[in-house]
Amino acid sequence: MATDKNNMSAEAVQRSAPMYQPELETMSREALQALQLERLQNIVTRAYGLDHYRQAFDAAGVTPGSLQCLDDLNKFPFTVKDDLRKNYPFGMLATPREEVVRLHASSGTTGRPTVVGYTAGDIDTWTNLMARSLACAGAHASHILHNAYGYGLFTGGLGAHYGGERLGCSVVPMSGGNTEKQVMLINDFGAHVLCCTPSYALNIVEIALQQGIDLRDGNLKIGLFGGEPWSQGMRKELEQSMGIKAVDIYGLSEIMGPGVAVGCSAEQGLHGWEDHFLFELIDPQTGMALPDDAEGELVITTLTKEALPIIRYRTHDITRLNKQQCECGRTHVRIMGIAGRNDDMMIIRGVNVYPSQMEAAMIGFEGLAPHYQLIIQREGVMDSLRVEVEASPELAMEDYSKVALALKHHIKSMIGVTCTVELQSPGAVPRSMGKAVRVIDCREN
Ligand code: DLL
Repeated sequence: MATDKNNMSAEAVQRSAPMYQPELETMSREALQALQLERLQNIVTRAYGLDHYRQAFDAAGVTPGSLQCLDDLNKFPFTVKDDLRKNYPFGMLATPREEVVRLHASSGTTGRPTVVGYTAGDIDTWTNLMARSLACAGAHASHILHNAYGYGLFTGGLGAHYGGERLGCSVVPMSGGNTEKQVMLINDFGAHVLCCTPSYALNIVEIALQQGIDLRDGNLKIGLFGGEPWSQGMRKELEQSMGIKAVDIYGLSEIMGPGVAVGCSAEQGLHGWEDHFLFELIDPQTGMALPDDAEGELVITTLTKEALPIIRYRTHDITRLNKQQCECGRTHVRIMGIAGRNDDMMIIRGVNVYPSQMEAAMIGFEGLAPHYQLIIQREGVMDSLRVEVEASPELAMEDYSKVALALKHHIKSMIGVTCTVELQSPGAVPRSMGKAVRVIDCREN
């Protein structure tokens, strides 16, 4: 097993410069708001130079001059994913295409992908924010960072890669898949930080155990997991099975990629980096502003993006906000976990339920393994839900129906939803290589 780099060279120390930046991360709220207003006025003015925003602002009766204070932003129109699709591929770029050094695109299952462009300055900002996020999560220049986020059009791989390098880590650019090899390299290189989706982390643990490797015996200290919703139960499961601290990281390609927000040592929400983004909470039905402690849809405005400034982007992600200073000392707003996407919410016999609530009810339940899928079907005019979840390898076949019934009752009492539960044998539920497919919708539209 490789040993730690204890004695860092002067060059490595230099490379690790943008770690914890108290002058930015603990700014007073007043100073943050003043910075945000200045940057917001600037970005709204630049956005107004684009056909899309000019038309949208004109229709809403606002001009860049309408923005005199931060609250004025709620007079401005929202931007939605479809706006990016309609302007496919380069219609939302605010710089000449020649100044764009990188293009990512969403993997959307239907329709045109959404294209996001970055100038060299944007890549630099993103890299700094990812380095800041990694440091906030506890990563250090002396660490080996095993990066199992997918490389390619998905922003996870390259985002974590450049951030890790800038922090000064030794980055292993593994990407997703080839899980046996992942396990071998994590073990042989002695990785300290694992970056991947939480569902893929689960897959890595399982393959390691099949190879007779207990990851708790290695150097792993931190898991930086995100890209999909995950429950507290999943966090505990991953922390226990890997012997790590699991930290949540949030982001979306339209806004930048990973590194928009990240957890810290206090484990009470994810710090959203307010010097580069402005976060709002709205009622998804009415579009009206909500108080921070209400649950609502997160809306994000980019404050510094050059190639793709985005004004009031509707993320569809459901959360609460907290602007109190965190125990860790940071002042940037905390996003209190993502409950799910409002477009993923299922309505089963009149009960609203997010896949992550179902996960919370199942993980750690006796007799079950943490692998599941949710199948939605239509019965007459009602939608019904079938839970397919794997039995733990220790559970005897004759006990499957007893555990299934117990889980059905547990879900009903915790979430209020009636579902059917089918226990599957170990290995039956497809494993994730990146973002897990949790919900299978069999309804005919
Ligand atoms: O998933 C960027 C990313 C990569 C974030 C790696 C974190 C780590 P998209 O593919 O554009 O970008 O998907 C963005 O994924 O709107 C959320 O619905 C969901 N999502 C991302 N991070 C989290 C998280 C990347 N920590 C969409 N918790 C977002 C819950 C998340 N959902």
